[in-house]
Amino acid sequence: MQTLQTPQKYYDANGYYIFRKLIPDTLIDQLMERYQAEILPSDNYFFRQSSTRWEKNKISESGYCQGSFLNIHDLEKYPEFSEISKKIFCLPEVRAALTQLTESPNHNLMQSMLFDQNTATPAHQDWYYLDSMPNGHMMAGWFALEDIHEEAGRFFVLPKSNHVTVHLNEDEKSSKATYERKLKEYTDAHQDEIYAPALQKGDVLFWNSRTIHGALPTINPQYSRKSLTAHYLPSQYQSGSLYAKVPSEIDYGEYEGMKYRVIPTRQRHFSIKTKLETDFWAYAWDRPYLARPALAVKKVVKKLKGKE
Ligand SMILES: O=C(O)CCC(=O)C(=O)O
Repeated sequence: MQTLQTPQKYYDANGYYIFRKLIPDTLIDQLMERYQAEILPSDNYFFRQSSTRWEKNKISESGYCQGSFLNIHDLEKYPEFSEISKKIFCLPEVRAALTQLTESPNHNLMQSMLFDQNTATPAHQDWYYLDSMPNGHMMAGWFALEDIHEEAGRFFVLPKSNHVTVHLNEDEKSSKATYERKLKEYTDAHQDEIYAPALQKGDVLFWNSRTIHGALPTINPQYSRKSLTAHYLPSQYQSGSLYAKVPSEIDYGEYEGMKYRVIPTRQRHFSIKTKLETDFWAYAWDRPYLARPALAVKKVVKKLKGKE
């Protein structure tokens, strides 16, 4: 049980920890009012976490946006909305919780997401996509913006999977679709260990970059699943991912003394060029025969640019 151990001991052993009522309702209400007024009815393109593409909002019959939003802390066209989200992600209570779990005095906000409705996120370990260098120190928080109904498609973790190494072949290392298939096989074989807790408005579940997690299927699409996620890097580490050879170059801004990632143009500024570029990567990423040569070319181009 969480209460019988210190948060850090529990987190290290199980790969997650829940802080109840960490975010005040007033702040969540402010964010959701702006969301309903500006984001949901907008005709603009948004860069999606669910598809890794620029897409317009698609609204469900129940009135929810079906695709999730990536990096809401740095939206070019909605600075006030982004400001409120940063207030939540960088709250002193959130920072204190992070420090309790990692013992690092400071953390950088690296990535954020907003979900209106469940997208049944496939099981994965974050370190495949985003991690600290050296690996295993990045963490993330799942923020409930409402009481999450059991039939909405809850977020889940696989407790103790932070100690699991899933061995991947070359295709699985370079292509998201094959990687997700491998993790699905693993999760299916451990179905009875899945933990999808009931989370109430203001609760935050933190998990480690090695912890296998995802979202259960939606049972009743009449229920929304309003939530945020934020990925945090203890500030003493560099940013990378499990198979990265060198750390990523990151531009940081600062919000009330906390560093946050300034999002690169291709995911922040919509244009035909950024749409085509990101559409190509989304397409290639699902196909190992394209993903591997495309990644090799990208590496060479990066190297040449560095020499300019
Ligand atoms: O909320 C979800 O459905 C999944 C979020 C997630 O997997 C992540 O932020 O890494």
